Amino acid sequence: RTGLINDVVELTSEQFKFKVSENAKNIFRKTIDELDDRQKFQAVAYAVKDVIIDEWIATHRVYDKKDVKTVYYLSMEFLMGRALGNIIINLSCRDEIKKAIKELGLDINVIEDQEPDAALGNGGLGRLAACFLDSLATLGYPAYGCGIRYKYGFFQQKIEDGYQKEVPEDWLRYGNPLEVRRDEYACEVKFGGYTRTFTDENGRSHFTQDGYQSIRAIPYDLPIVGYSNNVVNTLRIWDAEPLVSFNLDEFDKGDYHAAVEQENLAKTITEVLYPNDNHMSGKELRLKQQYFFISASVQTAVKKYMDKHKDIKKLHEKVVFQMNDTHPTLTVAELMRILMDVYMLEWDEAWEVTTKCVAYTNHTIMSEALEKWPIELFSRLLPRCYQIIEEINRRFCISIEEKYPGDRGKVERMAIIYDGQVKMAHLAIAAGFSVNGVARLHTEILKNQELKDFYEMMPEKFNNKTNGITQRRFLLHANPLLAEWVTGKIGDEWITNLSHIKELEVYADDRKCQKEFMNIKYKNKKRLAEYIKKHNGIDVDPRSIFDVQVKRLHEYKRQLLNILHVMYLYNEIKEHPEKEFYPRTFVFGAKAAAGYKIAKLTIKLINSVADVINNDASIEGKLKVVFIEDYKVSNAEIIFAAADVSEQISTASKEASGTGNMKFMLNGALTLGTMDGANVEIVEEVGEENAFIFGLSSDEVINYEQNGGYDPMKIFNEDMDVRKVLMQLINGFYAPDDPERFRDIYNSLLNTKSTDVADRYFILKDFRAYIEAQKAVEEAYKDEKRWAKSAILNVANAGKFSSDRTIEEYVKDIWKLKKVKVEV
Ligand code: 26V
Repeated sequence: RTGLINDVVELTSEQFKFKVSENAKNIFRKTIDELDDRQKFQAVAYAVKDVIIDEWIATHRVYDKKDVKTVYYLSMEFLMGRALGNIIINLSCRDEIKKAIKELGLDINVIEDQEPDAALGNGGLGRLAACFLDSLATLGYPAYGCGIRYKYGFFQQKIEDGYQKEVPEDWLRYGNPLEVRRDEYACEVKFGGYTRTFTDENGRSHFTQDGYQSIRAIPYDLPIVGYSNNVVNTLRIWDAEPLVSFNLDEFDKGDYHAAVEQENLAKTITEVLYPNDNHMSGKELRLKQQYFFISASVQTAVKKYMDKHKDIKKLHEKVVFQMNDTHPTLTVAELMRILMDVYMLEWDEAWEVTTKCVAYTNHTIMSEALEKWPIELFSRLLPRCYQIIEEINRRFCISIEEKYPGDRGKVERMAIIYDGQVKMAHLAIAAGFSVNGVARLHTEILKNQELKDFYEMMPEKFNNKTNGITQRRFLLHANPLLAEWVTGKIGDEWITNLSHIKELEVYADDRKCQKEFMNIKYKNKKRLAEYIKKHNGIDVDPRSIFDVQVKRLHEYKRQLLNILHVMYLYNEIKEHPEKEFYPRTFVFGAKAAAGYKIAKLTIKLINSVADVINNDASIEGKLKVVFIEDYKVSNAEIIFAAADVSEQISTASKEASGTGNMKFMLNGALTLGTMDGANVEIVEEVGEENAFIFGLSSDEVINYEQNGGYDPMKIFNEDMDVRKVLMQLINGFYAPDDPERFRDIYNSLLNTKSTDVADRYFILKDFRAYIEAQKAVEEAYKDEKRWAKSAILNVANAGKFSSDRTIEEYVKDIWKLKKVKVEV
């Protein structure tokens, strides 16, 4: 480094230290050494915000000046996790800040640990949105994330007596140092009432909404810092407030009730994230949340455009809305409403603009998750939007009839409003100019099965965008040891262009590199073992195989298959204590939706099996089972880094993509999985010999589902290992105090009387194949050279799964954005 650069470094870090100590004084009336850990976090976080503010302003000044096209990524969920550590590694002055923190006598890890996760999402869909924002900023694309500022994020999970207990997650209790409230962008959102028609002086008729309830939407902006490029984008999340703090008008009229109602609506609307994932429940409040953030976001985007442009008909040249699943589909109706009722466009003009501005991503084929709203509820809450959707539907049905004359079935299957329900996916497809799936297999299933009719009618709309993850968070931040090792071998270009990681391939056979790699893995396993000791009080051996399944708990993801196999292994060890067995630690982490009974019972089963196995001294620690409480983004970072085996065992055809699979791969875990979602592409990249693939194919699953022919009882009767494990569910082996406890799980697998289909997710059908695949895992692990080679090859072939690649594809095929450079 030159003297000049050294001086700048010195100056920046001196300034930073000064800022932190000023914050300590101003916010807490203390000196730095008097602060507790949480206060230290806040003092540092405010100082970091101060550092990024100039770049944040500069970025938006450039966007403004260049008059760039912008993508609005509309999502009910952004599962951001912690911000501070990630912002620091992305900043160009990261070294200066780290130096300053050290010189202040602070421990950066302790400070990072004080930040609550921003858990404004359930799982895959919300975390994908967060990765996309990171990539958009790093690649220098103009983008806003638009969402909801839930007061309570995804619940905190406590395990009591083996059962999940949900505890509210009060993430804003101490405020959020990184957010900026933007009162000047507040806007009004209207609910209820009725539509009124009036005729203007030119004899044209118009619609307005009357007798409605109003809410004030207040935006809070969070900075999204690009990697070393001075770009700071914005995640804008909306909070609700009553329009006037107490509606005096109504109060004066003596309508106390209406005034209170308005106040209550504002309080409840952004109160809490719905903790359901893959299950639609049709709750009125959920629809209110959707319209609330969509109306505010679309109004703001249109206003921003009109501030600079005259012709609303060219909106699509500067604005594109990406709808993250069907949750934001009201965008279609709201944009039509604004164009017609505010900007006075004719229907055809408004439709042309709207259909050039909106695009839709599908994230699931699980029919339970498809959003349908009863028309009574919809039209009562959103009368004008409903009216618009009725007209869209009328015209869409006519176009179906024109294309397929006489085919009533088509109209019945494809209509937007049918059977008393508004089908949001149909609306999104009819209006969107792009419809994409999230992995190749998923998109093919959409085209050939679930959305076949739509694909036949409008094939040009359909495209695939295989998901990705950000290597900045999931390698650089989560696994500093491995990140440093990779950089030492191939340089640091992988941080912004993950395809470079392929250059690691030449080290896969190198014995010295293999040893270095395994040593790093060992250290990360020790870090996780310490976390487990601290949080669960369980001792696990970092030399054992760490076999990990972390994801939402859902039947289709088949945590049950995993734990049944653990029960099988335990039986084997007990029956054949003399047999050689490589020690294994099975790690689970999963939250169940609060009302999902069988999912919650599965958590209890995992914990019950863990209790028995972990306390059986006779098996000499060959097996350990750990359920990690409160799985979330921050502890996920520790878990991925420590995994040897990545469990991706969903029933083929059910997991749209998966993204955890990619995080494990990038950290050098080997996939044990079915040919489902993005697993297919992972295996394609890394080679089948470096993964463990088993089970039914998606075609086989779909075939059984459509034509029958699968009988789990037959397997139960013929396979004595399966039988023994299943009997242990109902003979009190894992529930001596209540032998009936796991009856419902047993029934879900075998009993056609208690469920409509026995073993809907083909657990018993795949059980043998899974046992065999697990044996292959053990054999492979015993051969350290072979394992290390495979693990390195997994890292080296993870390049495709960067969300940077995914975003470039969205930009090229759908959004058509231009890259921007920001100098400061
Ligand atoms: C659906 C619903 C249905 C209504 C109630 C609330 C609610 C909340 C979230 C969802 C989203 C379910 C879809 C989802 O999360 N899909 C996941 O998306 C990931 C990113 O594309 C993908 O990797 C996972 O395979 C897919 O399950």
